[in-house]
Amino acid sequence: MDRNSGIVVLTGAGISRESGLHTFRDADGIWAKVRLEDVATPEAFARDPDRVQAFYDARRRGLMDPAIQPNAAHRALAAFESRWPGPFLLVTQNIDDLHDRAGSKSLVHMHGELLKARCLHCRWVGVHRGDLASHPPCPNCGIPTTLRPHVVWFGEMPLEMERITHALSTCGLFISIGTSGNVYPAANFVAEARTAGALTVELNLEESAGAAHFHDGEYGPATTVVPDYLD
Ligand code: BJW
Repeated sequence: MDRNSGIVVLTGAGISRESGLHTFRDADGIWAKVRLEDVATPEAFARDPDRVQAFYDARRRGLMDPAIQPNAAHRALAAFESRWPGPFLLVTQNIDDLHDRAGSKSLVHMHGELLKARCLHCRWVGVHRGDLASHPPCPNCGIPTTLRPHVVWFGEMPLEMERITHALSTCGLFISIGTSGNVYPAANFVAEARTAGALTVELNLEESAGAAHFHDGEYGPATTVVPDYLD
């Protein structure tokens, strides 16, 4: 591949599975235990904010468990980025911080970050590791009960879409890792990359819903297929 052309990598929950975090749509996934309509929409938050806050508080505490660490796939991506001479963008749908902790630099959290909160009153966004169900005041404006998790729910606009769209329109290689391809606009990135003339590759435990849209695929656990593909 031409070393001046860009690489875009999209990751999903599957890359963090072997770190101990659950995916969404697998048999033991998050949506098998809780209805997304009850916790991952603005309507759910308006209806029952305490329930939504408690759902994210539990996941935030889980992420801060010292047992949850970046795995070989996160590390392989960070190492690849540091040696690739051309443009590189890692777009993750994950709200965990495992790519950050592995050392990825050119990174977009398109569905937000679990360890950040934002204030519905003054629009402050920042790191917040404590529970939100306890109605803490906003660190910026001081008003209580206005903080929500800095995540993107269904019906909300994913973050940094212009940066992502630009990278996709100029890339020569697009790699999708550990995502089922069920959620838009991420599910459409492979089509956008193909329009730009990129080679498209899926690395996943099994063929995803959109597998036929990729030129190539390698299947198996992320901690095996990602280092194998990138090294
Ligand atoms: C392994 C593995 C291992 C397991 N190794 N692999 C009709 C048509 C088209 C679109 C829509 C529609 N109706 C509504 C929409 C839009 C909607 C949408 O897509 N709905 C679908 C359900 C149809 N999308 C939105 O609303 C989005 N916003 C939007 O579209 O704005 C308008 C817009 C317009 C134009 C341009 C841009 C925007 C927002 C979506 C927000 C999604 N939010 C969530 C929650 C985030 C916070 C949280 O974490 O709680 O994001 S939902 C959830 O799904 C989460 C994930 O990021 C996302 C994707 O899940 P992911 O990562 O793919 O996980 P899984 O579980 O599905 O798959 C895991 C995969 O890993 C599997 O394939 C396994 O096999 C594999 N695996 N172990 C490797 N060890």
